[in-house]
Amino acid sequence: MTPEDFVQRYLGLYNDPDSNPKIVQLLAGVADQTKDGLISYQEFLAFESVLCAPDSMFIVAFQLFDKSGNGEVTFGGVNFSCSEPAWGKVFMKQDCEQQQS
Ligand SMILES: [Ca+2]
Repeated sequence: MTPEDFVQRYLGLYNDPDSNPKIVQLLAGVADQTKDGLISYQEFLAFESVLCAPDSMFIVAFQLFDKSGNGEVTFGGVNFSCSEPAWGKVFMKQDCEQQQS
């Protein structure tokens, strides 16, 4: 499964024609544990099982910043993700949505 298949077609996120492809790839990296750019059936099943865990939000956030897929989050990985200009829009949108509720 491609990042677009997973994020845009399955999750229904960022499917506007002008969506930033970097955001789609970064989000798909949560499920792509081998970081090869594709989500295998096994990776998809593993992602689905993560969502059933009580602490799934923490696991997903960790996987988002685990850039190499080796089970470690480094300052460089977090710094790289947060410095990505496209992420600014994601975090800003989340902040705005949380303030409205
Ligand atoms: Ca993969």
